[in-house]
Amino acid sequence: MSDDETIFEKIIAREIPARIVYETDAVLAFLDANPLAPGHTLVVPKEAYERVGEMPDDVASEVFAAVHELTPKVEDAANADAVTVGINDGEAAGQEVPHVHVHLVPRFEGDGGGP
Ligand code: DGP
Repeated sequence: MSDDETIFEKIIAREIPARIVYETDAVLAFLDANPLAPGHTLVVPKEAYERVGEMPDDVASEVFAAVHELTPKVEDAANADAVTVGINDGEAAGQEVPHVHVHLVPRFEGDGGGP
């Protein structure tokens, strides 16, 4: 686990606001504050791990179960054609917040965008 509290731990603790769209005992999902498309959602484990490989199996399973459930819902809610499911795992990959998070980015035919 990481030592310093990140912005996502503050969201999980309800210390700062976020548009929370999904919650289980182990996972929280909320809208990205800097969305690549409307409905851009982040799925995070409630326990703080910086890197994907640091998550224990059960936490990784809970995160992916949430991704599995939410991906079609995000697509439907955004009226999108597809969803990019992505993780920036490590600073050199573009990870800015050192708490594992999965991006669910609604995609549209010909949008040319994505993470
Ligand atoms: P990454 O570059 O993969 O670490 O993505 C971090 C994402 O987190 C980025 O898309 C913006 C989002 N983000 C950063 N700070 C906040 C915040 O305070 N609230 C919310 N909802 N999202 C945030």
